[in-house]
Amino acid sequence: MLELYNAFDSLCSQKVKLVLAEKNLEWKNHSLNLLTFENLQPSYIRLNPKGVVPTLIHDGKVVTDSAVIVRYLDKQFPHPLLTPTEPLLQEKMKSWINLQNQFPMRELMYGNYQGIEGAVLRRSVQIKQKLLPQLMQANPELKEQYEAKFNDVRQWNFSIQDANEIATINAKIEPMLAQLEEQLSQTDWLCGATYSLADAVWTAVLNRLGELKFGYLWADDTHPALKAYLSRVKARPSFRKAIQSDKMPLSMLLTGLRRIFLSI
Ligand SMILES: N[C@@H](CCC(=O)N[C@@H](CS)C(=O)NCC(=O)O)C(=O)O
Repeated sequence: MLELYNAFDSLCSQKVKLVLAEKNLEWKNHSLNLLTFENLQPSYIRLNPKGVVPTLIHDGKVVTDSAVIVRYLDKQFPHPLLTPTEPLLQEKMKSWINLQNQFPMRELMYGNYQGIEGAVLRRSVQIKQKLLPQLMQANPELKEQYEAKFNDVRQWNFSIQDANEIATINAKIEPMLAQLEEQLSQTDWLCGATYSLADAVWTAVLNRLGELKFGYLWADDTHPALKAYLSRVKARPSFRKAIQSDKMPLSMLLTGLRRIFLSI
């Protein structure tokens, strides 16, 4: 039995949802509302001490962090296998996933979303910063976890208010895409002739960059292989199942907006 604690429209959750869809696995859904801070509640912090989604539960075993979860799923459910069999290609897969993990997508997203969406997301981080000390006080047994989360959120808040830092992050996108372009002009998939976990992870990230209006970077002919790759990954049934249909229900969104704008 697989259970996934996740959030609608969460990039890290989408990576896992893609892998679950590629493997045609059934799972029990636990959608958390990040706009009402369900991820910061003590019951969830006990499950995932960093207070982030996703968290996978498999036969009672708790697995956290999307990069760890996708590897775990591939080991436990190897049909189809999404890890290359050749050691050199396995290393390549690891480095594509690491390259993605090291990129500060969180700051990029919260710093670049525009309009109401951007305002909601940035205000949610400010509220987290106010909420965490209260949660820490009310739950002294989780002091360590809440303190670590508070320090992380403070830094996060600081970064997304800093236009220079966001501009520096934005400037790193193109060189990263150039690396993908080089690989994809030689092979159909990031690790050669077959689709792998690296492709699932990058599908979610490239789709998000497109939503953030960085799609112009491959819309013209500067990254033709990347553009063709994106069409290929988006044509897979997993994309429809895991990403296109990943929309927060209106009632959940309204509850979240009320929390963000009417209370602090
Ligand atoms: N390294 C973690 C990062 C998880 C993460 O940052 N998740 C975001 C959603 S994509 C989250 O839960 N944000 C809420 C918060 O940090 O309070 C992973 O890949 O699972």
